[in-house]
Amino acid sequence: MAKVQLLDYAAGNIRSLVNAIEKLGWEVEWIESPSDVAKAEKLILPGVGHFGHCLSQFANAGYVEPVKAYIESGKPFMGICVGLQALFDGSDENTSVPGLGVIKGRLERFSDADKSVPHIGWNSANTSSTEDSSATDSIYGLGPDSKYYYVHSYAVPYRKGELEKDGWSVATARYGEEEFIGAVAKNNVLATQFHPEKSGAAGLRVLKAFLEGKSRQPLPSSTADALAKSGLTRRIIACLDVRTNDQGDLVVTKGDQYDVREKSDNAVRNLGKPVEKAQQYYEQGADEVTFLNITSFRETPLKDLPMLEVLRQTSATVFVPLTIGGGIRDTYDPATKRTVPALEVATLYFKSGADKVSIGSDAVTAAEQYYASNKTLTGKSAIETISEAYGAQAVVVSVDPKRVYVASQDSTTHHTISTAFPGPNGEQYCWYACTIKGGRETRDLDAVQLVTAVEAMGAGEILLNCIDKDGTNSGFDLELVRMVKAAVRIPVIASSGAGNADHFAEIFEQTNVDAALGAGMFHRGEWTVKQVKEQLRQQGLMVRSFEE
Ligand code: 1PR
Repeated sequence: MAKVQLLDYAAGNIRSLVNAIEKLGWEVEWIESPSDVAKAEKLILPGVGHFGHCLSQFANAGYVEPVKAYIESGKPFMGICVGLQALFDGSDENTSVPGLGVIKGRLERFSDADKSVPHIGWNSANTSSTEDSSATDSIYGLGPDSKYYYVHSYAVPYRKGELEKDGWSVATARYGEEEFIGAVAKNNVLATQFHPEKSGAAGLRVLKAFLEGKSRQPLPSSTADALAKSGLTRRIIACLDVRTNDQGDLVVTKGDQYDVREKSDNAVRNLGKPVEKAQQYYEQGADEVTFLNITSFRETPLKDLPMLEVLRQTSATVFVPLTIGGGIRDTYDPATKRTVPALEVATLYFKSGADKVSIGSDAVTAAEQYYASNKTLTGKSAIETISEAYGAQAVVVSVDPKRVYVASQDSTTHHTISTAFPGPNGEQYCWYACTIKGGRETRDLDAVQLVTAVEAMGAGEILLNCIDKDGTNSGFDLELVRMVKAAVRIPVIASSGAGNADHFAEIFEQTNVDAALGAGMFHRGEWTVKQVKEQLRQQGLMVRSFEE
């Protein structure tokens, strides 16, 4: 089997990359010390998370000169995400750590004045503004209509002609008003800001072209979708609530306002097998898949091996981002009689193929402590430790809020909204109380307090559920989404209540939400992800098409 060398310098969760390479029929060999670098024949430099963290690890381990010499030797080299960033002169993310200086330019933070940061989702990498439009081939088969998965806060702004005059071929993407570098290539070097290993068939094609040394490839056939040409697409996420049923089988379930037991016989509602369902949604074009282990508060997650196995199996064939939630917190392990830090729990999941972890109950507790200590950051919470080690983009906070109606805004200190859907006694206002343990316990903390606290702690994204709406098929809670979107700069995923494609259109058209999630309507087979996307496309909303 042909081999490719991957540089292991503790640069985060790279299990997905290994899976993708193996899927393409290549074997991964690890470069474990600087002296191995010169022996490599085909080298990939991965990297996720923080530029300063990655580059200082890289430099401290003594890789700078060997990797520069390797690149100069002319042997094939690929950088991915921070692996692309490393090739530039430096990044505003950490000005004290230099890049390798192989390519001129610096990374700058996206402006969050008009959009969420990090930039998360499926965007273009096209050469239309950089190359001759009559070209019949493209760098490593990048398709002008294809979409690739990005997750980053810093990017190299594109300035026409600047890199081209040094001989680089450039593919760009656009986020809001900012055009930035999505991929660059010259001679033996290819670097992508996006993650090819998480970009479905389109990404695997690029990775394959690199592995096979095909730096120019015929342009993939056009989907003739003019709207898909540039910019971030509307992100549709399929969510699987997973738990063990009374027979001991791990099943996909779905509650009504978080109650997952059937009214008729009290059995746990069984809607299928987690790995099969995830595969099905991937093939329908889901942009991400989220697994929530909804009974993790009962057991120690270290014993929860079935979820790790679900991730291992899913990540071997599903090449879009995978999020796992449930039980990400400091955990007492009776087997070893020690408390296992949340970071270690998260690491188990990342090693099994998760790209992000989602934290629910523990985020509420951490936020309560944050306010009790006058907004002091301890650096010790699960959010902070995981964000520090794996980057903000790997930490999602799942919020499980419930409406609390009040007659007037003065009757509470919580963040209230005036609602178009009055309470049972005609109350015109409400606030959203955070809950823990899957909605079983309500806390005196509101959704705005929670999301602002976790943003300060380093969370990268909010998964915004709504207990009142969950399983109702009545549409998302637009009022809640608007309130939370106004409070934070990080991306927000709307969840709970989706029952048809119109609900997705509504949330995207009537709020500036970053992504939308559906569960029950997909599990019950009422709608496929593909059908939802087709309808959104017909309504003029840009979505990613599934590529074979
Ligand atoms: O608290 O860190 O251990 O995490 C537990 C996680 O499990 C949290 O993310 C919490 O939201 C989730 N969870 C716990 N209990 C339940 C339950 O349903 N009994 N599920 C639960 C939450 C909500 C959504 C659902 C949407 C869309 N599920 O994720 O998928 O509401 O549903 P719909 O489209 O059918 O309306 P921790």
